[in-house]
Amino acid sequence: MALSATSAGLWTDADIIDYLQRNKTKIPEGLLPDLASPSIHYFSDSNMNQVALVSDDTRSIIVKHAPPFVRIVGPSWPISTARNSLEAQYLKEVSVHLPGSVPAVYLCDENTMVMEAIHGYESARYALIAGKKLPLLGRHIGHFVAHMSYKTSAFSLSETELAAAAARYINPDPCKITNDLFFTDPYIYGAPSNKFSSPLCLQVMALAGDVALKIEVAALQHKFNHCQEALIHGDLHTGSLLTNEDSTKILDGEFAWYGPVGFDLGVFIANLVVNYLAHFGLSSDDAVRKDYQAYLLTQIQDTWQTFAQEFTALVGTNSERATSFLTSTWYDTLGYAGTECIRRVSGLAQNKDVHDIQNFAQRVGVEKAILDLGCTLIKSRFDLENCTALNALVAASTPVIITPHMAHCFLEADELRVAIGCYEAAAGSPQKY
Ligand code: SR1
Ligand code: MG
Repeated sequence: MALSATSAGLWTDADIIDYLQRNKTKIPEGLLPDLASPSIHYFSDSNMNQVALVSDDTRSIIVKHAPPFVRIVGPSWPISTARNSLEAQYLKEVSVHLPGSVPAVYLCDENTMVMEAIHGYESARYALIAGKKLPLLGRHIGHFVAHMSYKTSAFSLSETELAAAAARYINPDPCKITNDLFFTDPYIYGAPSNKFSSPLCLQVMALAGDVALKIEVAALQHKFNHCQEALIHGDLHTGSLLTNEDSTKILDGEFAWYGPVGFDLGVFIANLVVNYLAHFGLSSDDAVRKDYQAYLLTQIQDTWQTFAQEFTALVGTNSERATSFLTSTWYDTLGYAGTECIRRVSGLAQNKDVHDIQNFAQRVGVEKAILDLGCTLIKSRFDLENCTALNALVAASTPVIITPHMAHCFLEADELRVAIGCYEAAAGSPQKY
């Protein structure tokens, strides 16, 4: 399938074939497909990069190309291609700590990577949207985060080793994107990268006027930027995972960085929560929906429990330090889950889980429930002591159908005043509150 290069910097089929021809001696023997007329399939899910599966009848590889801009936006959002080698470095490091959990990297240069094509797995996001149960998903992610956190943090590195490791993962452009999309833009009414369903206009405005919320988001942002706990994936949503019933592979890594461990757990759990709420609009059979939602709550529980148990076991005798680390990581997990929920509804990068809901009023109801839950996770995280409390909160969240003319009915009087104030103040140009 030919891809038209609408923006300078995006590759065509011919560019990919030419690249592989020029670099074929660097790819391990027997892995390269026949380049005479390979099949080239592009994955449309990558926001940042071009990802193509290149195959012939018997062999296949992945070519991942980083254009000098954010792929889904285009050249108007330039970004360094350094993310490519940082991702290769991350994948290689993960494969040392947890062999087999990431695709093998065969070749990497300044803007392109050639990697193992994984067969027999599917995107966790697509599986969860289809209502498929992956019984070990939560345990796999808990295991992954526990081992990566232990092996790359002060729990097993000296201070000098930790500082050197963090320095190897300075990742300015992707971190700027996370700062903008998670912690800044959703809380500025009119920020150009925001997008949301129009009936939620007042709810989105209310975010910008919620001072208590923004103070908590600022604390989470500060910790993201200044708390170099361990090597984190930095974008551990369900679209970054390939799964089957027995195993999970972690993809991507361009957002990898030394940051708070709760960020990875929070992003993953938030995507389970978003999927949970999306099923109110995706499932037509109530009994099937409830059964699937119960499965999702189990996965949330398994994620945290596996992480906490395995991390404690890895730390061993020094368990007081582990206990205090797990406590702060729990509250971070809730807070970052809240920021992920909010940005997935009002920000640039949204979830297919929700977009697949065909009935618009139902979709908006689900989006509002995600926003509400996100705010509660951020503002009330210190009241949610454990996973049972988190799951009770999620289970109590039931979307209502929202049509444009009734959207204001779902704001409290104070929120409405704030929203109107934001609207009046922001009329004309976007500004900070
Ligand atoms: C410009 S879109 C950026 C987002 O896509 C990536 O997958 C990350 O989630 C990032 O926030
Ligand atoms: Mg990604």
